[in-house]
Amino acid sequence: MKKLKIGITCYPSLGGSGVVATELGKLLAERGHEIHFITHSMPFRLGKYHKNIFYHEVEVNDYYVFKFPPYDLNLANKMAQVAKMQNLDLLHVHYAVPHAVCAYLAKEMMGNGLKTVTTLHGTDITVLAQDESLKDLIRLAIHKSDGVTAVSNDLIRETRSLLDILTPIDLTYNFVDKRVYYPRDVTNIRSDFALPNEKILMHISNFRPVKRVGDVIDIFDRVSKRIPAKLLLVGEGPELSKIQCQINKLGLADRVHFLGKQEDVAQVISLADVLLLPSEKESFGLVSLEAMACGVPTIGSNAGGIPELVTHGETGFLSPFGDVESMSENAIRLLTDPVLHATFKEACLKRARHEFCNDSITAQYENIYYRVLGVDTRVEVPVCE
Ligand code: GMT
Repeated sequence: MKKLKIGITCYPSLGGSGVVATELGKLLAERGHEIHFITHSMPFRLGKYHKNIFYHEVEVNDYYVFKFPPYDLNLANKMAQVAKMQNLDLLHVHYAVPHAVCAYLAKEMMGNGLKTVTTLHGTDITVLAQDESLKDLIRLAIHKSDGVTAVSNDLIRETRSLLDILTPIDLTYNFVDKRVYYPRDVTNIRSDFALPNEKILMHISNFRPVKRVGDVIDIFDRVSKRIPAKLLLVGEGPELSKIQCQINKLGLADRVHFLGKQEDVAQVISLADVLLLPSEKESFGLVSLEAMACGVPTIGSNAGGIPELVTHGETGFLSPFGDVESMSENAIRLLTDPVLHATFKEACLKRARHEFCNDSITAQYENIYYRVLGVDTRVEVPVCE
C-alpha cells in the first residue's frame, strides 16, 4: 500500500470538525502515512509527540494597513509552501470556509500538481452557504476540490439543494476511537456530583444558540420535578451567562454542575445516565456518538443528521426540536425503567462499535485519497464487530 503525505487543515481549537480532523490525522499516522497539520495553533486533541505527525503553524500578517489581518491568504500560502517543501500528495481540509477556498488557491499556486479533499461538517453549509456574501465562493471551492465528503446524508442533501452541486459527494460518517471511548469506571468520582439514588443528565457543547441549551435546562427542570437528578454541563460558549440566569430563576442552582471544558471527555461522559442534545441544527452530533460509545443513550432532537446516528427507540429517543415536553417525558421513561436503560446501553455500545468504528472510517478516507490521486490501490474496509 502506497504511504501518503497528507496536509490537514482544520479549526484546531474548537468544535467537532477539529476533533474529527485531528483524530483522523492520528489514525492515518499510525497506519504509516505522513501527516502535516497546517493550522493557526496546535490542534487541541493532538497533545504529545506522535510518530509521523508534523505541525506547521500559520502566522498571520498584521501589517498596519490591514483593518482585518488576512489569515486566509497566509493559510493558502502556507499550504502551498508546506506542499512544496514536504512533497505532499494531497491536502485534506475540514470545514469549507475558508479552508476549501485556501486549498484551491494553494493548488493554483502549485500549478495543479496538488490534489485536495474537502470534508463538509455542518454550518459551513447549513448556515454559511445560505449567506449570499459567501454562497458562490463556497460553491466554487466545492467544485474545485478533487474529492468532497460530508458527515451525513442529510448534509449531502442540504449541500446539493443549497448550492446546486451535482458532482459526487462521499458519505464519511464521523467515528470514535474505540480505544479511548468505552464505558469508564467512574465509581470513585460519581459521588462528587450525585447521590447514589440520583440520575445524571449531561449536556456537552460549545453553548451556541443552535444547541438550544435553554431547552436542556427546561428538560432538566421537568425531569428533576419527577425524579432525583443532577445536570452536568460541559463546555463553554456564548450562551453560558444566559443559561446561568435561567438556572437561578428556576431555582436549580444546587442541582446543576458546570464542569467547563474537559480534556478527557470519555471519562466525563461515562458519568451520565443520558445525554441531552436538543439542537436546532446538527449535521452529525459527534458528542452523541462519543456518548453512545460509552454506553450513554441520547435524548434529543431529530434535527439534521442526528437520526442517522441515534436510532429512535433503540439508542435514544428523538423529538422535533423545541418539543421539550416530549424530550422530558422520554428522559423520565428511560431513567425510571432500569431494564429499558440497560437495553439501550447495550444497543449503544454495539451500534457505536459496529457502525462508527475508527478502522472502517479511516479506510474509507484512505480509499477516497487513492481514488483522487488516481492510484490503483484499494484498502479493504473492515467490518467492525
Ligand atoms: O458546524 C458547526 O457548528 C461546527 C462544526 C464543528 O466544527 O464542530 O460542527 C459540525 O461538525 C461536527 C463534526 O462533523 C458535527 O458533529 C456537528 O453536528 C456539526 N454541527 C452542526 O451541524 C451544527
